Amino acid sequence: MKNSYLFKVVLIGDGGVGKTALRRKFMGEGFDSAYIMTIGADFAVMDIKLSDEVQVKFQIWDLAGQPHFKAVRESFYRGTSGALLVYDVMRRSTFKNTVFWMEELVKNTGKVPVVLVGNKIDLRPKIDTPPDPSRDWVSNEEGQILKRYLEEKFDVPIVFIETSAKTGENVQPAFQELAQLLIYAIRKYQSV
Ligand code: G3D
Ligand code: MG
Repeated sequence: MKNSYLFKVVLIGDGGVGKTALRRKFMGEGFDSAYIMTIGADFAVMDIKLSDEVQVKFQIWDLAGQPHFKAVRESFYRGTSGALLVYDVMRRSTFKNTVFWMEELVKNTGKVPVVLVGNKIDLRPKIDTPPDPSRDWVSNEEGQILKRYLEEKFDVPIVFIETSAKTGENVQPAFQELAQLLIYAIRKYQSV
């Protein structure tokens, strides 16, 4: 193995969107995880092999509750290299709140790469013709528009992907995209 990297990444987004389910699906059964009581976060480590040359070790932090103490949130974010920002495609409020999560992330970590994840696509209706503005669910197009909006507003690289933690669809790719973004950020930095 030529290159091996260690990154701390955080899972953020409203309660109930599927952060823990995504992490569990990604890691399978046999993983090391620990609960850090003082900040109410789960902490787990996972290796990703991007190629024969590149191995990435993720320290994944997942806020168990949503504690609102500033000090707690600061320790949760400290040293973070990137984030998976998750919303629930069946709940528009969680989609709208992504902007607040981005604000908190950028305030605490500076500009780090983000994978924007629309989760629970197994529950979404397949047909949307014509689009109904009163519906609560969020389409793939709307997710792509949000991605471009957040990218411009916060000036950070964002990849958008839709997943189902239930069926496992796109769960591995979501974490792999983040690994790619982080490697890319490092290489760009090293080359200047
Ligand atoms: P959180 O960690 O973001 O708070 P959880 O969210 O991972 O605890 O998930 C909240 C609920 O949504 C859980 O249901 C979980 O099983 C469900 N869920 C998560 N991801 C998906 C998905 O992709 N599809 C479907 N259908 N359900 C999902 P319960 O009933 O256990 O509370
Ligand atoms: Mg959780």
